[in-house]
Amino acid sequence: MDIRVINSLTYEDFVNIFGNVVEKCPLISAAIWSHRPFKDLEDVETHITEFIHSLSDSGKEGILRCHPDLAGRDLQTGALTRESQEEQSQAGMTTLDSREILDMYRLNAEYKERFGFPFIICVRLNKKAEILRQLSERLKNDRAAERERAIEEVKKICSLRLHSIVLSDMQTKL
Ligand code: 2AL
Repeated sequence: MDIRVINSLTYEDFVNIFGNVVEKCPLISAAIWSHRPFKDLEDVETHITEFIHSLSDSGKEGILRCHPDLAGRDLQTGALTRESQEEQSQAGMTTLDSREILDMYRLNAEYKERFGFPFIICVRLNKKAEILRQLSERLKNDRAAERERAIEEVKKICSLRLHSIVLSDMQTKL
């Protein structure tokens, strides 16, 4: 899908296609649609980033709270979005041993109790051991620093999802 095709999408199609690049936040793609025409995919990403940065602290935390826990209840019950399911499976979250599951549950609960939002990391860029290490490490941050850190991870997840959509569309046309 090249940028001319993206720029010609109705807002309904744009939100259907790009609505989950930020997990469960279709409002963001609905909002940035009005900035068409985009120069390229990076420009789409820049508008998403600017939208997120324009939010208040509670707005940013709202975005974080739309994310599922890693290896959490939504994964166990099959309730994850397609994108999150693929990412968590690829990162080995579906094949944790019992020790890793216990560590993940305990640390996720401690993290949520401390910050009031779930631990978020771009799992496609991290292996299982690194995810657990960062979860322990980031628990030491203060809330403002951790909010910004988590938003940086949301932006990485968003970037990879955007590129996957465009790439998989091009592959289906080959
Ligand atoms: C996720 C997710 O669903 N995909 C990803 O990369 N990270 N969730 C999370 N809590 O970090």
